Amino acid sequence: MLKLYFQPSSTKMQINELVAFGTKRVKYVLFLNFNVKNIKLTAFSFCRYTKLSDPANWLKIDPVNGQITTIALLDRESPNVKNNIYNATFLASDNGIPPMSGTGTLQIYLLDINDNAPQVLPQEAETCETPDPNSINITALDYDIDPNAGPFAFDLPLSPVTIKRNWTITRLNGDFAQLNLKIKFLEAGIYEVPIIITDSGNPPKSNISILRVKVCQCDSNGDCTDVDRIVGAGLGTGAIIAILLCIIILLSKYFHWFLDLNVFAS
Ligand SMILES: [Ca+2]
Ligand SMILES: [Ca+2]
Ligand SMILES: [Ca+2]
Repeated sequence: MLKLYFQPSSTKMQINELVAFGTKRVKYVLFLNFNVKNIKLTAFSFCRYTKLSDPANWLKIDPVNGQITTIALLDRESPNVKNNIYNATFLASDNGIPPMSGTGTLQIYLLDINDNAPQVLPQEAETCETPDPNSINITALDYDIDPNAGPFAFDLPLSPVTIKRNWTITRLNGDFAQLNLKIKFLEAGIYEVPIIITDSGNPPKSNISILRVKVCQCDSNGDCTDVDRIVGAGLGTGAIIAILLCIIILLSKYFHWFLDLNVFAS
């Protein structure tokens, strides 16, 4: 019986993400030994290789010799990579009658490179016009993994000068920091505070990301008291009008019910 199969049928390899092209943009030969065995291969038989599955379209297989090369930068943070592993499958077919075929799987384990700078998280926050009792807890989002992510360093930029004059940042631990008002009073409004966050990679990556701070008038518990808070919480004007309409409808129904009761009572 004819038999065609990849030897081995599944292969794992390990490379750095992004390194595939390097600075010279040279194609990187991933794997040369995807040998196909055909126990009835004759002098006239030949084998052709094609891709079966390559979700991110990162690879190319030579149809004649089965050599697999990269055609793009491999990205460990791609949604097509699960647990650092990228899976691709290939098909080999011969010219027999009927043609026989076999599939081979290539698993590429991508080693992390520090190619993502941290960003502030959350991107929006709320605080009072006075420093007490509020402070804003922030952390950093970094798509890389340790040691290319935390611990992080948090800082404020020198420019514009109002930033360091109005705000102060305190590191709580490797992942968290606290932003506080430095001055005694800051008028209610929306402020864009640039935060410099640096990761622990070698070399480290640093980024300035914007924290949008809503400064508001607060009650004694430190809660915002202005109406805008509802808008700030994600409800648009339309939603607020809808809520008000519901309240009016409920009130009118209650009013009718109350009138009906009075009619029955009298
Ligand atoms: Ca990447
Ligand atoms: Ca990375
Ligand atoms: Ca990083």
